[in-house]
Amino acid sequence: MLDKIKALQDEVAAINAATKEEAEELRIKYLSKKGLIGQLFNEFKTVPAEHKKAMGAAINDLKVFALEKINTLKDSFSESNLGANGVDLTLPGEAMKLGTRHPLAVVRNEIIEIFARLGFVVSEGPEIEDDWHVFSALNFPPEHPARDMQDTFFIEKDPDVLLRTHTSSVQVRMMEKTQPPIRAIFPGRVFRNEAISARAHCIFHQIEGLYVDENVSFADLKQTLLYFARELFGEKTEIRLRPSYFPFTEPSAEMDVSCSICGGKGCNVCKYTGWLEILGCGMVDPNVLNLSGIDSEKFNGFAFGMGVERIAMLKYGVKDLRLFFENDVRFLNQFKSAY
Ligand code: 2NM
Repeated sequence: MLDKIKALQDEVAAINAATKEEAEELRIKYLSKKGLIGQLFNEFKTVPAEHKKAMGAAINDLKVFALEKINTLKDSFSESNLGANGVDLTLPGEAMKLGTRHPLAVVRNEIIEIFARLGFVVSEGPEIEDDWHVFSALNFPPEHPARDMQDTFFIEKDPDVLLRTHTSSVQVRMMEKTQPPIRAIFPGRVFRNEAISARAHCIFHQIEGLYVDENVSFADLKQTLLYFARELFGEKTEIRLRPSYFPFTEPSAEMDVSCSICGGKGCNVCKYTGWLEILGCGMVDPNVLNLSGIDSEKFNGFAFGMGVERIAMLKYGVKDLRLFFENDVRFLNQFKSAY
């Protein structure tokens, strides 16, 4: 019987398989109950007691040897974990670092949310505009300095194709196709030919707002902006309006909020005035309504506009505007937000 075991051992050492199925056939041939090694266990019953121990160990060794050999053959056919270039595809991947929203997007979304609670919808429009929507429909006189090549990026002249200098152009588009009541805000990127510095950039972001209906008063404007200021800067915030001038509003005003850093006492952020200028506003000039096809005898309204960068700088204490455009992750990662 030992000879038989030795012969089988040599036989198994030499086996090979070309397919998974062949390897399975080999398992049946040697290791199944009726297989060549399985039969040895039957014959084992007849082995004299004094040889049982040695014989049993020899059969068992053969079985383990065959099992390992056949399993190795099978493994070589089973679907491999390794990709074409030997990379183990089951290894866990390197975790992708979650990014953060850009601070300008955070502030923009927050402002949109505040006005949404007052029923303002969001409207967007083209960045490349014509003279009508950026200047003429907004009451800019022909010689207004904003129309100058020095201040505005013109793509073509006569007829003029230019980059919008404010999102008021989108308000014009809305007034041209919608009759009041209108309650909308207009976020977007705007372009002015400015030298880049800590406080100015040739690309920046605006949110303008427009409210047109019957019997809209300056008190409506003031209450809307007070609500906005308190939602954005905190409930203790106070506002003040100073007379100003815009071609498209009359009367016009600049709005200041009480400095949220020092609470109005005076600090270096508010330059010891206790106030921070955050937006421009006014009652829409009747002429602007008429130019867009809204009857100024029946309707009136207010409008306002603010720079998103400026608000973000005040809110986060950012001293240099250029940080918003450099996309340095050491800066961007400091803004974690639900928005
Ligand atoms: C501002 C300030 C004040 C404004 C006015 C209009 C329109 F279209 F109704 F005439 N749009 N935007 C406006 C008014 C914008 O930004 C500083």
